[in-house]
Amino acid sequence: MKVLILGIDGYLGWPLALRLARRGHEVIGIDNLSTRKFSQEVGADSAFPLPEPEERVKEAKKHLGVDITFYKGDVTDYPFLKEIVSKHKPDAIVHFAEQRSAPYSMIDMDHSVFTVINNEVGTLRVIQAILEVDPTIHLLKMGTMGEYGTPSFNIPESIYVDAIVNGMKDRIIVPRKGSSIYHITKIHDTDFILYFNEISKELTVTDIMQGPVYGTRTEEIIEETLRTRFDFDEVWGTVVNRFCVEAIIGQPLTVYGKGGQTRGFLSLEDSMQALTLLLEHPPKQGEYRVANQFAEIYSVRQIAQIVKKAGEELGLDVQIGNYPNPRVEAEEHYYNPEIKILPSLGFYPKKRLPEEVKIMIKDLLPYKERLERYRHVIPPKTKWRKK
Ligand code: USQ
Repeated sequence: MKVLILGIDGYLGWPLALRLARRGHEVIGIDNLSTRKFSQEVGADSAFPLPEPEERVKEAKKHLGVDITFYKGDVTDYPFLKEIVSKHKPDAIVHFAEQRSAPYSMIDMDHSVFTVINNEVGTLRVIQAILEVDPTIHLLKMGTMGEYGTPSFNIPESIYVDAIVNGMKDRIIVPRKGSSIYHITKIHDTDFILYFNEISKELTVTDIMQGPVYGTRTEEIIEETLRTRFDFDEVWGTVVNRFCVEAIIGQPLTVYGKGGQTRGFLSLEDSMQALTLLLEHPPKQGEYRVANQFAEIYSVRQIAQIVKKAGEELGLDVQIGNYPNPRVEAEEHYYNPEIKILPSLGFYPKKRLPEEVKIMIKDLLPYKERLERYRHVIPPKTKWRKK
């Protein structure tokens, strides 16, 4: 297959490029390097130093013997995007090229507006490029489990559900409720994709609803220079990755509010496994497919306990802190999402969080001094409610 990865420089984009290339697929990638820039904007950096994209491509060739083509550019720049899609005529486009942080979208109204324009225009342009250049291209779109919110019903893995409203039955889109402007842009992406799938009768899509990903490794990350970025600050870091860094630098683990916030997590390695399966088993031409993507369900409180235990087994003194929740979200709730598509394609989680966090802490320990320097960007500052 020939695969175009939009957002190839990111946490998932880079390891996916390595995985696909190692499996013999031709990989082309685009990135505007905005996550590097936005991480600096909030005074943070990746835990692992990142080579420049051109260096990364060379390192991939050197250690894995693979060729990856990289273009610097922005997917909201339509002439640029169309030119790359026309030139390479990929079989699939993986769309990761969005602003992916909920806190970043909530810094202030300017950041909310940026997130909306960047993410929603980007998705519309990707749809446009596929429909204009070659409608048979499979679009693998990164959405989020957060599109569903935390409802008191079992979250189905489908786009439609039969519902009774005011005593009458109809087929409706599975109710969605974002808990940040970022999450709302993902809901709008789903609406756009579904709509163009319906009116064009051509767009072939896998809309992935993925939970938070954690981890430092994949099978291809065999050298320091092949590492993917790893964020741990309050804006770009996600909960498991943050807790591992906090355990190392002696910062009490930043549990927000009651800590009953529950999500479907998966390791970086299992995310790669899932994405590869979905790419190698595309839906039928013209089909819209939704796939829930996670491996294990945990609450924030449980994760804190797991990281504390792992850290203590490695000789660290780990305290669990308690912080007023900077977000507006349910802190204790029901959570039971369905997952059928990935297991039907042969997906089985290879990694479990308790073992993986120990590996993560070991991988991060040599960078302790570097992590210490960013201590000040760890405590939560970005508040959803401004007053
Ligand atoms: N949380 C803490 N302490 C922290 C960080 C987070 O208690 O130090 C809590 C949050 O309040 C939230 C939960 O942990 O309830 C998850 O937060 P997160 O920062 O790990 O993840 P989130 O903001 O939801 O976003 C991440 C990715 C996003 C992806 C999403 C999947 O940044 O791109 O879409 O996970 S999901 O959570 O299923 O929506």
